[in-house]
Amino acid sequence: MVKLDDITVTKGIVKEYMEDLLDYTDMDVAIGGGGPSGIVAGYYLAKAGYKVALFERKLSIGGGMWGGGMMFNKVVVQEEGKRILDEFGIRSKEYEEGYYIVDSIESTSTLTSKATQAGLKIFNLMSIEDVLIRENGINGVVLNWSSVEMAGLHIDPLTMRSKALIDATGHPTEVTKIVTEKLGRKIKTQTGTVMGEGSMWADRAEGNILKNVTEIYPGLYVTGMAANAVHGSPRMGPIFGGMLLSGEYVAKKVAKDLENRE
Ligand code: 48F
Repeated sequence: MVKLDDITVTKGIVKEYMEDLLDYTDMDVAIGGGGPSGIVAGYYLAKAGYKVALFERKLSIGGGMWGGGMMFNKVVVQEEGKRILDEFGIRSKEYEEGYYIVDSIESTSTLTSKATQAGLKIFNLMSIEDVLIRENGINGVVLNWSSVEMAGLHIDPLTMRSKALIDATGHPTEVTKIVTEKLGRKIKTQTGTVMGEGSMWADRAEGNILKNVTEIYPGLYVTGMAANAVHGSPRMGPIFGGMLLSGEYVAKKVAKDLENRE
């Protein structure tokens, strides 16, 4: 048995974390927000061989998926999203034709586990508070510890460079809002700015989501609920097919654009 030394524990954690942090100062894709759409996007990009990191403000990854509908910890996935559940190995039960019920704890934890094992690097407890805007578009993220943000401390952030950035921050569309705050009406929506989500309408919200997954500003893509909220489409409530499908779709779109750029 090795005699345990507390200082070795400290050194191991600090050294390994710092190596990761330095490694990801340059990456292919940065993702803001660790809800289902961001995790799925990260999974497919990592699987395709891209260097991709996800930044999540909270301690836990999973966003709005843990809590199911109104704290009943089940979510619904429609027929179209079922193949992604199967790809991740998440069990589901057909409740009525085309409606699959999934345990929200199993789905959130399995998405996270499979994505990290595929190579997605997750930095939790970090918030994207700004973006790097250059002549050619978005070039990276400006980060701070969430605890700094929560305590309201006056501490400057640090930056990481990425070739593409995905806004997966859900309802508040935080990353895209940073861009409109800095640049005004410059994003590619009908109004040039964040249009805001409409009232709950699952069928229309889920039907619109893939067409809302766009490059909203050069180098910045939207997915998940952020895609609908940016383009003024309705919210969908606890049905998650669109979150999974839009995560997959944005990954494909970003990969194709990065390939064309090189
Ligand atoms: O809200 P969230 O789960 O986003 P999503 O992937 O899924 C939406 C569904 O949960 C649900 C729905 C559809 O069924 O309507 O609401 O679109 O996860 C977004 C994550 O982004 C984090 C936030 O803590 C949450 O976990 N986040 C938000 N702003 C920032 C951020 C930021 N500035 N920096 C880092 N993380």
